[in-house]
Amino acid sequence: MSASFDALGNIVGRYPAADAAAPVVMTGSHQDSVRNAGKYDGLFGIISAIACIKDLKARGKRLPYTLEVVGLGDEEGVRFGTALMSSRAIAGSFEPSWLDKTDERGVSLRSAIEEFGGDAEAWPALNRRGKLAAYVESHIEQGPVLLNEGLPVGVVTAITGAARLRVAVAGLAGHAGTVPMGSRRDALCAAAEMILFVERYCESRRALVGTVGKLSVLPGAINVIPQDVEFSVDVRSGENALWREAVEAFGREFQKIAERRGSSVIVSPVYSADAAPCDADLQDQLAKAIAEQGIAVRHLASGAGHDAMVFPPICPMAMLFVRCGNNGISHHPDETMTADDAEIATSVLLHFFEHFDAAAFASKQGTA
Ligand code: HGY
Ligand code: MN
Ligand code: MN
Repeated sequence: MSASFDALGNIVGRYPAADAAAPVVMTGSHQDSVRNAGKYDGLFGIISAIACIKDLKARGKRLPYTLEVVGLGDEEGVRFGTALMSSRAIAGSFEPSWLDKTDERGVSLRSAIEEFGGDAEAWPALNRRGKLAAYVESHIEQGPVLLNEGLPVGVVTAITGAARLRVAVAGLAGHAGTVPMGSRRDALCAAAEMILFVERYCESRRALVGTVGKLSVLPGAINVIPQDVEFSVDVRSGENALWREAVEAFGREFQKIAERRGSSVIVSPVYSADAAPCDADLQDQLAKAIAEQGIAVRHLASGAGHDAMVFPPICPMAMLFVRCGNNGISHHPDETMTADDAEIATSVLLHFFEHFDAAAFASKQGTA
């Protein structure tokens, strides 16, 4: 492949078709991970695609379309509070205001990209609207469904929608020993009530999940009543209305809790993405590739977000899931996959790529 960095620092490999005017299919996944993550989230989708191209190359086989493998940056949004940054630039939904977001050391996304050797202002150049026939991503399932059913791979039907919030609670600092309990305005106790409300709200509703993964308490001192607290909320559902209603409900309930406790609260939206359907035709072709390996075909929805979810506005997308071992644990060092399953998934992906008629698919979609 020819490989290069694009303006935002993504790595792009191209396995060109003989005909330069042939359609382009994109595959790959994200290079970044959450803190203390596993080894497969994201990276598997890049390495399995490279393995497919290595095999094609070894057989001297060219595809009737150009296959691009991308190693995408900043899918998780850990450092700058963005998310899906690079895939959104490719799919034309990049927010230029993200370039001014800073990390914990005050480094802006713009300067981090420049420091890396990229050209942050050139982000519009990544937009591939009208230029991609399809985006197909392979990814570890990050859940227990395939493991529980004894299946190595599965076809993703849709990717969950999600919203992330930053919640700031302000109380009144005071002496931990002298302020009477009845007149305290303890920001941490108010936040604790809000956090448990998120759990109760999501537990009592089907098809909705919610988490608070980050909490900071200031001043965090043994002899001071907490003045300020900030925490994150991550809420998701395959049905957009459900996570939208949850965000509204959190805002209302947090205000009530703050008022009752003489504190104040500010809820700021950090990120949201609609649930994304996987293309039915591409799902069928992945299913056929699985059946060709003599494996039962299982369709399943994704509770995790993925780069693929931002592509539907510019091209059809689909995902192949690979069994996740260790009870499906992910976003954790114990995330695991067997070499056999990696091999099966890569063979399915290779079968898909070799049998995909990108030109016919593109003309059916009405894209060039
Ligand atoms: O958060 C997610 O669902 C994905 O791992 N970024
Ligand atoms: Mn992840
Ligand atoms: Mn991922």
